[in-house]
Amino acid sequence: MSLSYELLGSDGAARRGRITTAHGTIETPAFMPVGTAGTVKAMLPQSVAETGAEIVLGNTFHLMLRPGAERVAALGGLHKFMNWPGPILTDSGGFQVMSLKELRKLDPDGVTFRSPKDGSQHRLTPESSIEIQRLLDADITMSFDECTSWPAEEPEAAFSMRLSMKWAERGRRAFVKRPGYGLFGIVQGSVFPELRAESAKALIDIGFDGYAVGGLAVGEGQELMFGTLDYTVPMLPANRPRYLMGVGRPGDIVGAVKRGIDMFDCVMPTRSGRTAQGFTRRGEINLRNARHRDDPRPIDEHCACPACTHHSRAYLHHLIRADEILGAMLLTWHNLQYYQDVMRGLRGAIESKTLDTWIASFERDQALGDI
Ligand code: PRF
Ligand code: ZN
Repeated sequence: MSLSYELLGSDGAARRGRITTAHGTIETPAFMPVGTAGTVKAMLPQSVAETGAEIVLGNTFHLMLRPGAERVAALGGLHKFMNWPGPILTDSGGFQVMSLKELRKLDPDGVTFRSPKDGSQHRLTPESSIEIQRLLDADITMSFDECTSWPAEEPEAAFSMRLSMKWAERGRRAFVKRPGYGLFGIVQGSVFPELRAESAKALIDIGFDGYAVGGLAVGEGQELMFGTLDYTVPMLPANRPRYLMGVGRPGDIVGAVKRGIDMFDCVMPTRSGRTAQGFTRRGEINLRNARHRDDPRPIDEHCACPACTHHSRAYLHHLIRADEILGAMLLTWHNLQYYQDVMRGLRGAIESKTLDTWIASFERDQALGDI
C-alpha cells in the first residue's frame, strides 16, 4: 500500500482530507514550509511543528549537490538528518535546474547542469531524480518534469508538456513502491485547456498516488492561474490528493482551496521573513518601515507566535534595521504561524460548510489594511 488519501468532507469544490504517510498524517488543505537544504531557514524543526505544519518540503537539486543524497542515506535519511520526524515531500529538481539558465542543457533524456556552488557537472534524469528522492527517504516523491516557462506559445507548451509526460512514465517505472510512500505526477500545459486535459489524462493513465498542478505562478497572474485551475482541477481523480506547486500568497492559497486544491508550498513566508516582510490578517507589512519604529504593539495581537506574544513591532523593526539574526527568526516564525492559521481556518470552514463566509471575512480583513 502506498500513502493513502481520505476525503473527510467538502464544501463546493473545496475538500477536507487526510493523507497518511509512512511518517505520519497530514490534514488537508495543508501548507508545506520549504526546507530546501534540509532546513526551514531560521527555524528549529520543533518550532516548525509548533506552528501546526505537518509536512515540510525538501529539494532534490540542492541536497544532491550538498551534502549529497548518498551521504544523507548513509546517515539514516533526511528525516533523521534534519530531525524532522514527520512527512517530507521532495521536489524533483527540474524546476530548480531551470533557474540556472546558461548553466544547464536540456535533452530528451534529462538535464545536464553545472553546480552554481563549484562549477562541477551533474546530470538529472527521470530515473536518477526518483532514485535520489528514494535515498533522501521522501514520503512523497515528485515526478521529474519541465516547468514550461511563461509566456509560451501553444506548440512550445505542447512539446514541453509531452516531454514531461514521457518523463513521468519513466519515473513511475523507476519508483520503488513502499508502504506509506507515494509518487505524484505533475500536470503541465501552461494556460491551454486542451494541453492541460491531455496532460491530466496521460498522468491518470499512468496512475499516480497524487496529482500536482505545475507550471503556474510563473508570471501569468492570479486571474489566469485561477482560470487554469477552474478547468484543470475537475479533471483530477477525487480520491487522490492535489498539490498546487509553488503557491503562493495567502489570497492565492484561499482561491485555490476553493477550487479543490489540497496541498501548497511556497518560499513566501520564510523568504519574506528574512526580508522584513510580514503577512497578517490585515495584509502585508514591511517591518523595516519607519512607521513601526515607536510602535509598542505586536504584529498581530491575535497571533500566538513568539514574535507576537513577546515582542513589539518597535523591537522587531530595531532587530531588522540592526541586521540581527533574531529579527529573521521571529518574523519567519510569525509568517509560518500566520500561514498555518489560514490553513486551520480553511479546514474548519470546509468542515462546517461555511467556506464562502469565511473567505468573505478573510478578504474583508485583508482589504482593511494594517492599522
Ligand atoms: N514543477 C516542479 N516544481 C515546481 C513547479 C513545477 O512546475 C512549480 C511551478 N510553480 C513550482 N515548483 N517540479
Ligand atoms: Zn505572530
